[in-house]
Amino acid sequence: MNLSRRSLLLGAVQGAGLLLLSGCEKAFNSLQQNRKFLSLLESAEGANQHLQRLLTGKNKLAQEFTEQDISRYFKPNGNPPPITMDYTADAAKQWPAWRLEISGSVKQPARFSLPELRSMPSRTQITRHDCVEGWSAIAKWKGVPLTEIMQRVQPTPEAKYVVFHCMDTDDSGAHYYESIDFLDAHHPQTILAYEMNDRALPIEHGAPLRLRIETQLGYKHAKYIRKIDFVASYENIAAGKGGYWEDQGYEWYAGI
Ligand SMILES: Nc1nc2c(c(=O)[nH]1)N[C@H]1C(S)=C(S)[C@@H](COP(=O)(O)O)O[C@H]1N2
Ligand SMILES: [Mo]
Repeated sequence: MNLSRRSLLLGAVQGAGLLLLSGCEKAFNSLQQNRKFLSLLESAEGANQHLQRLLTGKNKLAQEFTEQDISRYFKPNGNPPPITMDYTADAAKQWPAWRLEISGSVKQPARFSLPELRSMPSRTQITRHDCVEGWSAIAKWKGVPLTEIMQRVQPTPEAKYVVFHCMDTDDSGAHYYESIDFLDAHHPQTILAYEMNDRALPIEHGAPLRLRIETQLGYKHAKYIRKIDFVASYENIAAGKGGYWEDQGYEWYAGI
């Protein structure tokens, strides 16, 4: 019988699962140090994503690039920008009316203006964006780490997911939205970006604020954010699968 890469991998994953279940920390650590095993896991299709994240470490950084690597063209993708009067007028004046609303299971609901977000500690990263359509592009992003927002609003214990509500709609009028869990919310490269390549975030790339979540594929990177909700479950939002594309069958965890 031909022992395929896939069955090898599944065996490895199941074995690792058993190790985890038996709480064998020593074995787990040596497994974590086994780079060959890790690269096998990382390249795997259909591997248990949660286990993959545990084994590779929750704070493992996505690759960062240099200024020379920045793409000369970065394809704007997805819905057209929200072309309402309010959006267009506010954009023309650099967002005096826009607020980032934070609500749901938090101790301190808040509304942040763009200058308020800009005055918080920031992170800058040059990263590669990978779209499921098969293209990639590298850009420099500056924004406020999501953890900075979380420190200020203080999610309550029942909060399990962070939901991003966007201003744009598709042809049928459905609003774009996305959700991530707390593991990714705490990842150091998960930022709310207001600058791209040293300039204010362009309208076609999601102005005034977009998510950069470097552990996952392009469709998780919500653009045109207006509200962030902390929730125990995303079941009751739209079709209940945790995102605009997820509602149409895409994976909720779009790990790279
Ligand atoms: N609000 C909103 N966010 C969105 C989308 C969208 O249509 N609306 N498209 C997603 C997809 S599929 C991709 S690849 C990226 C594209 O980001 P870009 O326009 O900066 O290339 O945004 C993601 N975020
Ligand atoms: Mo995409």
